[in-house]
Amino acid sequence: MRSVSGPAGPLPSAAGFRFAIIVSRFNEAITGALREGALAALHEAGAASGDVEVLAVPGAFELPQAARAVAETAKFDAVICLGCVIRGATPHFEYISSAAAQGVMAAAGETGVPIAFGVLTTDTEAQARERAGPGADNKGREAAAAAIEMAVLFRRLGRPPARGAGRPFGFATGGDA
Ligand code: INI
Repeated sequence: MRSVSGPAGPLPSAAGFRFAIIVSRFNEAITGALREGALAALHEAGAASGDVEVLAVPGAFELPQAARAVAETAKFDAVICLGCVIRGATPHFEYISSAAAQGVMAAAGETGVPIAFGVLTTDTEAQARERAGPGADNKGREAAAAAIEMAVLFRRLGRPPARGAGRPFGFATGGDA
C-alpha cells in the first residue's frame, strides 16, 4: 500500500474510519476525476471499501444541504464534498461558489462533523482539468487527505466513532442507530 501525503506530509491511517464522498454531477468529467482522486487517497491510507460511501448531487449548490444531511446521520467520521464551478460557465459563478463554500463551513460547524471542501472554482475548464489530474495535486485527493487528518484529530479529541464503523453501510438498515 502506497503511503498518502497531505499538505503537511504523510497522513495517519484511515483504517477504522468511515467517510462519505458527496460529488456534484455538474461538470462531471472533472468531478468524476476528483472522486477518483479522493477514493484513491482513502484506500491508500487504509480505509476499507465498505467504509466509504459515494453519493451524488446535481450541482455544487446542493453540496452543503447534502453534507449536512449526511453528517446528521452520525454514520461518518468525515464528509468530503467535491464539485467544480467554472466562471465562464455561469453568470452565477460567485453565488454558487460562495454558497457552496459558506454552506459547507456552516454544515461542518453546526453538525460537528469534519467536512472537507474539494470544490474547484476556476476561470476556465483547462484550469479545472489541471487540478483534477491523476497526480498528487488532484484536489479530490487533497480533500480526502484533509478529511482523514480531521477524522483522526476529532477521534483523538474524544469524539465517538461513527455509528457502525467497520461494518457495511446502508442508509436503509435502520437497525443500529
Ligand atoms: N453547478 C456547478 O457545480 N458548477 C457550475 O459551474 C454550475 N453552473 O455553471 O451553473 C452549477 N450550476 C448548478 C447549481 O449548482 C445548482 O445545481 C442549480 O442552481 C440548482 O439548484
